[in-house]
Amino acid sequence: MGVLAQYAQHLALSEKTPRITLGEGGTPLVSAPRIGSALGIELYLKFEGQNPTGSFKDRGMVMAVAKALEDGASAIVCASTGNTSASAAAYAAAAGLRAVVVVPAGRVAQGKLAQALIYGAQIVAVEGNFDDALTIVRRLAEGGEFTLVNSVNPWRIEGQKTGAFEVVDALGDAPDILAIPVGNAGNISAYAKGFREYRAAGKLRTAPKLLGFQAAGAAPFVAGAPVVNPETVATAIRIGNPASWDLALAAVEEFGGGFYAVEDDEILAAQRRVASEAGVFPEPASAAPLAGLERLHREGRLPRGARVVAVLTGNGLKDPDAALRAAAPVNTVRAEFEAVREAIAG
Ligand code: AN7
Repeated sequence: MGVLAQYAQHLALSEKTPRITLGEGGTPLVSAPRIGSALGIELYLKFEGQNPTGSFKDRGMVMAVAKALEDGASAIVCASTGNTSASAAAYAAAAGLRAVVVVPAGRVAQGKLAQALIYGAQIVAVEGNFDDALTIVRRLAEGGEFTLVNSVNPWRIEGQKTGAFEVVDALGDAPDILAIPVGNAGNISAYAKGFREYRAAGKLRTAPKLLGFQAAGAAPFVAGAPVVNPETVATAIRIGNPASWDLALAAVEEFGGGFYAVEDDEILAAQRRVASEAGVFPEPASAAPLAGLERLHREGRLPRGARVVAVLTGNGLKDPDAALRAAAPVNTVRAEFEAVREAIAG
């Protein structure tokens, strides 16, 4: 049905906003009892990898593109670590808009590049990072020819707040804790907006604590200042100067919670664990909250019995290279019964 139709009363739509959709939203909230009991919590995974382009970005992009169409735009532009570009390219394709995306050269997962290309966006790779790319596209948008669809566009956050609505609708209340990866900080701000609005509408009793997880090499919120050369295997959140800095800080102050850093090896271990113990395959960035919950549990800082939702923001299939690097190599044998039986013998 799509989020514009599903949550029409809660979104700033006008009569003229086209109700476009690629079938975004309605993603599963998967119970993960094996990992949950090991961590002493009631754990659910909000699997945003099920969205049409495989990430949560689609919730915000459908809204941003609908508003761009309403305003008579003919072209959109974004900077991206990958997922925003895939989403922008898809919605632009369906709407008949031109899409231009600027990405950090050599640092975007293959699947995301393939998506942006096949949906027909114009892609420019810059010899710099996401923060450099965002600075450039902001300036491009000032020229008036392009509508900027990064999360500095408030319609992106407006659409992405539907993730929080779905969590509350599925549980019948807010969880105690929402664990979410943080890059440019749009999504944690969007969840805060959603919980805030549902609280005002009387749909939840207490708002959740917001725990934002960053990769240790790209953790400006933990450092308290921008990071000049962000570095992490989780390329989606390789961002040093988050655009929604103030919004995200205010959200964590209002709801309680905090920002935490996790190491790359913890992220990759958590990715393997959530795939092999919950049957859900997130991309590395999306495993950061799991890595963070494990760390808090080890440190005795995770409240026992808490109801926790981890937002798995993107699909693991976007970055098969990362998964294959982390896994044991495939064992190739002769095409004979005995050889296969020997190969699988413990
Ligand atoms: C899988 O695509 O910034 O904190 O340009 O792809 O709202 O930025 C992606 C970010 C988490 C962080 N998980 O969300 C981009 C981009 C995944 C992501 C984030 C991203 P924000």
